[in-house]
Amino acid sequence: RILIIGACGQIGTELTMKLRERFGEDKVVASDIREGNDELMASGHFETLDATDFKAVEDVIFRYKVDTVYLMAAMLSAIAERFPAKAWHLNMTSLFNVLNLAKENKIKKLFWPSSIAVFGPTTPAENTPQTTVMEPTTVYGISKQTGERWCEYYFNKFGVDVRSIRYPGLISYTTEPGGGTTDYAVDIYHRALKHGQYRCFLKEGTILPMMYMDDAIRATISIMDAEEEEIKIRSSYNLAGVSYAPEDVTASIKKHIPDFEISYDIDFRQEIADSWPNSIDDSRAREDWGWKHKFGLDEMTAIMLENLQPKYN
Ligand code: VAH
Repeated sequence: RILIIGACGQIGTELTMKLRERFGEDKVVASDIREGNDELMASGHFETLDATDFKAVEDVIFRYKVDTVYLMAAMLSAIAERFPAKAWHLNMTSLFNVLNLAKENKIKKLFWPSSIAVFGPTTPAENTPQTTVMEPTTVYGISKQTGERWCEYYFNKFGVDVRSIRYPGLISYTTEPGGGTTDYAVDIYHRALKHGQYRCFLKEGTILPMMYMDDAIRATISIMDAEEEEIKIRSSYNLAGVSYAPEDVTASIKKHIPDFEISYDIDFRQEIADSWPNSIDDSRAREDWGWKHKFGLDEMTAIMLENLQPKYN
């Protein structure tokens, strides 16, 4: 069976539903520290699970005969700056738990999400290369960079088949985003429908790499489907969708809601966003395991507004 740890988060929720569609509900166990939305809870096994509790994770893996784990639980960039020690504990202890279970051959294949947050202000910001200077300045980014080092170490030293992707900011309508810096790019659609205006916490001209959730889920399943020898990078793969700034998504929304207005009210997240790249070179993911993104900004906007509209009728 497959176990998703952090199944109720922004990625976890959609990943769980897609994996259940693909492998059957009985084959996919969802787990999280708290329960998820009705659809997720009604569609298969669920376990309340603290990802930092080794014994509890081991017990779920044993009880459900799990051989594949997706560890999606983490504290994201904005919240992690407020609770550094908690963020480090959650992000690193949960990773060591699953890496050690894989080292003991209790897990056959493991997915662990990294992020463009591993890059910092000294990283080349345009078309950021797969291998480059990485001096992250956020707790979250440091935890992701360290996690990548450990994933590669466990692969090289113990043959652990762990695979990873550096996600950009992810856009989806199924769940509320969970405390990231790119959350503005989701909030803006909700506010456009509800209020016709949005006070953006990042300033005009802040370009960030983004991706529609369906692309991210497809990439996640694709890297896990690949043959072991196709995965030549065991830290984490760059992945790119589309890069844009708040004024670009505003223009895209105005094609549907002409009176929509954005205003700017910068907060601490501006400094985090400024430390991240503008665009990402994902040619290695394209070469090694056939990655290709599909969704552009206007397509995302049309999908988001259409699917969120019923909430605000
Ligand atoms: C965050 N959405 O903002 C996450 C992601 C690249 C951004 O890691 O923290």
